[in-house]
Amino acid sequence: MSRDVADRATAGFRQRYAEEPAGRWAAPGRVNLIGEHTDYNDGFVLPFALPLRTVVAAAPGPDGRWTVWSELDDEPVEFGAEQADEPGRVDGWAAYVAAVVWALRAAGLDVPGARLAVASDVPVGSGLSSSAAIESAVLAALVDLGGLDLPTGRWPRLAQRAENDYVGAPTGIMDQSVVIRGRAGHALFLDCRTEEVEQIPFDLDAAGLAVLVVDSRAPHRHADGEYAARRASCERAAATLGVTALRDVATADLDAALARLDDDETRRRVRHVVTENQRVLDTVALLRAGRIRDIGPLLTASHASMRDDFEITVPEVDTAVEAALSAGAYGARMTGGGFGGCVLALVDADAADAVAAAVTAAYAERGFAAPGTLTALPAGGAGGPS
Ligand code: GAF
Repeated sequence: MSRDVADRATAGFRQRYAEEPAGRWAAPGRVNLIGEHTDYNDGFVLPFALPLRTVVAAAPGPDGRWTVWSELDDEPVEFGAEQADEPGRVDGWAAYVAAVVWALRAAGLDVPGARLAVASDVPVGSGLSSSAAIESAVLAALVDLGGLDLPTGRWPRLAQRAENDYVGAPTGIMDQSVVIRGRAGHALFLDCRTEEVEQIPFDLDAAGLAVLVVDSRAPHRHADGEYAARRASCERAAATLGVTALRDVATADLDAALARLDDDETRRRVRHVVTENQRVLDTVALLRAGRIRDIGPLLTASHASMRDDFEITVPEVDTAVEAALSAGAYGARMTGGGFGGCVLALVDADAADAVAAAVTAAYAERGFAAPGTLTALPAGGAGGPS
């Protein structure tokens, strides 16, 4: 765990509550290597956890009351069971905390009252899953503080339910899964229907490679409404095709399925999901064979599919992808839900700075605000206490 962020959580706790925390629990942000908008279609994803963490320092509090302070805000937020039990009653960043209390209580667990202090290195609003990180760190803290009988295998669904039903964001299971189950040096191959996982070795260092993450800094343009619209369109298409989810459309049957749909937009949405699932499987096969560089064209094809068929990219992310590829990246794509957020590029480790500089120059030429850049190695998932 990064010392600074853990220290900030502890210092915030001491300052707010004038006592020592019982412990600190942490959960990371994530990037998705490939497999976008496939999770809620019961499909495949291949994300990995980042070294950037959200840390929660916590201690037991009065029964039936929760107080939470975050470095995002001067004032702590306090709520009781009556607000936690009614989805939407707590809003803003504290909604993610109340949502976890709600989901635990809805699962019949006796959630302990608690005082919490949150610090985070996961940037908010950049598409690196700051919401799954805070949900998962709070979940880990409350489970431990209360000695709750909740095996970690159940954590991702519970955190997803918190986000879907309390916060009201209709997201899939990918982010919570990797934030909880990620492993250092590996990408997480997840079957979102069965929740089966395989840890796929992704040793960038040994291969002399790096994943460059570019924060497009694009303002989120109607991201929530557009995400929900894509999901609804996929579900309507599955109903028309008579399948449970688009995961059930095999690559070999794609043309026949498209012929049964009567509008072009839906056909493009379906084509993205079906081809993206196949790209995840192909990427996993290459990584299992140790051929990391060869996944580049699949990453770039995924981006083209998100741009042309699923229509979730924006000029800033397209510019970052094109500039990274022109500067020698093996492959590049937007990662996450879309309409802004981050781009990842697979590059030779010693070329990462030059590729980042090329993206920054392309942004300046187009008059976009300067992007943020970092290189990311796969890190471990949620943990604690420390
Ligand atoms: C967001 C969602 F939270 C995920 O569930 C997933 O659908 C992703 O967008 C797109 O792949 O991160």
